[in-house]
Amino acid sequence: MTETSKPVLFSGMQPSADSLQLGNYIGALSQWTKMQEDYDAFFCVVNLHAITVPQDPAGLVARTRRTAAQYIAAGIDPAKSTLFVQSHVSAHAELAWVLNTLTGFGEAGRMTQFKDKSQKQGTDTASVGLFTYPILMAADILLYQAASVPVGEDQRQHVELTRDLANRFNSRFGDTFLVPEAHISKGTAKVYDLQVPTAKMSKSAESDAGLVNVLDPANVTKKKIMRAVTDDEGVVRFDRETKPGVSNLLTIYSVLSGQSVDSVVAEYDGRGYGDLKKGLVEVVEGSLAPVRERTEELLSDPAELDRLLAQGAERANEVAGRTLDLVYERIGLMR
Ligand code: ATP
Ligand code: LTN
Repeated sequence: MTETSKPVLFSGMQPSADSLQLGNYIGALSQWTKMQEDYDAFFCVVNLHAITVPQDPAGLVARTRRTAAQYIAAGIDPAKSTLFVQSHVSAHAELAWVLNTLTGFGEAGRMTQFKDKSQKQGTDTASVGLFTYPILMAADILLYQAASVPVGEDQRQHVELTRDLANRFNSRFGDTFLVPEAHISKGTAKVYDLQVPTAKMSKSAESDAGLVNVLDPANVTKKKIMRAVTDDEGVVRFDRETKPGVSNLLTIYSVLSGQSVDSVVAEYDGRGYGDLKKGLVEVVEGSLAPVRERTEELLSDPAELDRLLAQGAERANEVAGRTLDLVYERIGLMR
């Protein structure tokens, strides 16, 4: 790949499950595929982040490949964008260490994702790695001098921390990092669990019933959508406060069909939730079926997939290595 003068984009997902979920697809992946045309884009499978909670080693390798395959299947083009695995580029762990030394304990303690995840784990057993997770994420982004970081709403606070750390480093040691911006699309920023429509849909949700997996067979997804929690009113209309379940279905419908929420509401005016759900099953299947099929194809040739990832790692190492050299020089670490 040649150097370009386009601004840099960086984003990543954890290989924390066998399949990505609909929120990853809508909130992140579909934004990535659109943006890759206008940016020098780096898409990372963040396996170092995935080990902040317990992982089975063989499972982690398989999930790393599966995550990369889903990036490509959803439209990330390895000929245009740099697609790679985080552990292939040792600069991530090295810069994270440096940034750890610049982060306040209290500052890290204010990260809400840590509070949520450590509560789930039991605060005493949560790892220090889970605590410093956002600092590794900052290293990911800053190594590539990224201008834009497309993520879901849940990651906004981590990108803010990244900006703070970049500014802090720059003012202490001289201009080194570009200060990145989060790119969070309004309509697609948060997909909710179908059973608990006030909680974010998440790969590692405790219960599977409200989780739509990109790689689930059509009949499984259909069952989950038809059983999605709604309300007693029986009227298809959007109201996030009083009708979180129906509003979530409308958001998903609208984003995947490219129709506005108002036009979906108009289409289902006077019809019941059952009709809305049936319509949604078709819309979801229409979007996910091609991704599922392409993912299976890619996974049937792991050698080719590994070759693409090695190629991505080569470019990523080049760019990240340049930034790390500069950082070491600025802070006086002998090479
Ligand atoms: P885990 O459950 O393992 O923490 P996750 O499903 O929350 O995983 P991540 O790998 O942490 O997913 O996130 C990948 C990207 O998907 C991030 O940009 C994140 O903001 C986005 N994302 C995750 N869940 C949702 C959601 N429910 N709605 C919109 N975007 C989401
Ligand atoms: N923390 C992110 C995943 C992630 C990421 C990144 C996203 C790790 N490093 C860099 C954007 C840029 C999450 O989604 N949980």
